[in-house]
Amino acid sequence: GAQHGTQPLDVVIVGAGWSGMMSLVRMREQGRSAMVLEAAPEVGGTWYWNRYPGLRCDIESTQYCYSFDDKLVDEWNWSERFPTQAELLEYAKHVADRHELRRDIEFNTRVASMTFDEARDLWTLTAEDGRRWSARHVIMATGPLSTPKPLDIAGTEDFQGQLLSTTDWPHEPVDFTGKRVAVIGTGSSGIQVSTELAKSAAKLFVCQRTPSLSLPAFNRPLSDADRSKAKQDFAEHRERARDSIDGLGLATSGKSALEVSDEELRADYDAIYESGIPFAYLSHYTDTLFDMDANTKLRDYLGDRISQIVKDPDTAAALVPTSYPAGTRRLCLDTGFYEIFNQDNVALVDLKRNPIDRIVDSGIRLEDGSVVDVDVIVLATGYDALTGALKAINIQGVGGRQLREEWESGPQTYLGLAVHGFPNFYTIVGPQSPSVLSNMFVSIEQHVDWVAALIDDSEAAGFTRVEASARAQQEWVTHARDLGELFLHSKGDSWYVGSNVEGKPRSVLPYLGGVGPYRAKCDEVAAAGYEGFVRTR
Ligand code: NA7
Repeated sequence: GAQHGTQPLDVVIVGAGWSGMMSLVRMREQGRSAMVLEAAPEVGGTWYWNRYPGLRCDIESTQYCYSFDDKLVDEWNWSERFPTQAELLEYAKHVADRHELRRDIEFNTRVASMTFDEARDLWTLTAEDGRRWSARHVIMATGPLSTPKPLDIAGTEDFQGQLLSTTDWPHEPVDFTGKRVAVIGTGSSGIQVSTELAKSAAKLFVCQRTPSLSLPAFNRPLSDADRSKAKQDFAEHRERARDSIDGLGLATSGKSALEVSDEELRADYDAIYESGIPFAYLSHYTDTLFDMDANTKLRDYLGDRISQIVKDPDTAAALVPTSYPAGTRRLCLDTGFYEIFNQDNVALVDLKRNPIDRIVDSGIRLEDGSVVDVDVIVLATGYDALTGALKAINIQGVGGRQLREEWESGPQTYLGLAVHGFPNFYTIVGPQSPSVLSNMFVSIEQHVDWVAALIDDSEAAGFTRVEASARAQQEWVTHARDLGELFLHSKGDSWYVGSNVEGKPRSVLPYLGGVGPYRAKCDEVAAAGYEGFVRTR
């Protein structure tokens, strides 16, 4: 139950997704008093809110899971190669039950503000409804893709039909039979939801401004044999992922895409295509994400694949991206996405040629004055990634510093885990950490374990204040930025660089130095007595 108003807690954790749930487990193991504050009425984070039809994770189920609890690995049985949202939510609930987490989770509680009390070295957190908690440490487990991007299309209030959003889908099933539907956005969410709605909608308009690159998932049910094999290999596979650059442990040929023959390149690319592991394209050759010529080979290859599927040549051409290097936007995984454009009930609306003017009563008006008349509009317009959830809370650190202001020209962190001026405050999967480029579970477990060890070490030594130094932070920010500039990500627009949100400062948000090297750096910092942190009593 709630402990607000009385004794300060050792730790408050904000968010009950994968990061928050594991943080609670670790804090309990240390014998600390801890509460989780969660906006939703249930655990699961993104897999609670995102429930649109067609939603699946793009990492294999047998890898997209916790490793910290052997018995959990052993007893949980995934049904399909790529898990549906429903199954992921079941898994999250199962973890909550198994570890009896709910008694320390305050649901339906959205944190509005947080203030650091410098006299007592305590945080006070205030929920939207005014309830308060205070704690020594705060673990921000608020998610990297949890705050929808503010809608930048005018006129939604005029629309007479049904307006839906992939980020907050209704709980009751929606029937699209006989309806004319427009989906705005063609990132992972737009691709998945369009593929599903194309099955029942009378007419589906896929409104695309920037095309993604998507690959077939080759999803299938898992057999008992698949599951036992995955369990057998799990520990070894996870170990490899932890030390790998991509956080997935995918193989690299060690070669440049420019040094191999066209035949070899094609054979390698075909094999990856058939594997249903899109991220292997980014690891296979060493220069895909650094060298434009190497990158163009991949883009051309994937572009050819699209043209082979989509029969209408104009539509096929419009579906091939030209404005950014391949892989610098997240590659998508689909089950028949490009094929829907061969159906009579599906049309691509190319917003590059004819942008959206505004939404009107009957649908979407384009700049040439034509109107796409529909009964339903589905927004799949993305997130204010990595910084959105943190900036949504009014966070005040030492000397009246506001996190929003400190981050006005881009996030400033030490290791993506701590922020100068905000003591006893830790971000799990925050900006300037490599998490969003990896299997999330690999990064989450590393972050949570590292922060838990820092808290334990500090408490044991009687430190009441743990703060990243200005210098350590500056070095990390500079290092992350310089490294980011070496990658082609910095050349294209995407949520990785913040360019998808109007007014958001452009900066390479994830740490691109690799998951394994990042882990080694964090371990070094810890071994050196948490170098870069100022800890006082
Ligand atoms: P994404 O990948 O950010 O995709 C959002 C899409 O919405 C993208 O195609 C955008 O086009 C489009 N968009 C956004 N605003 C507009 C407006 N105003 N007009 C037209 N089109 C617009 O978000 P997702 O939810 O699909 O995926 C996020 C991550 O979740 C994904 O990478 C996985 O890691 C899981 P634009 O690119 O801005 O031209």
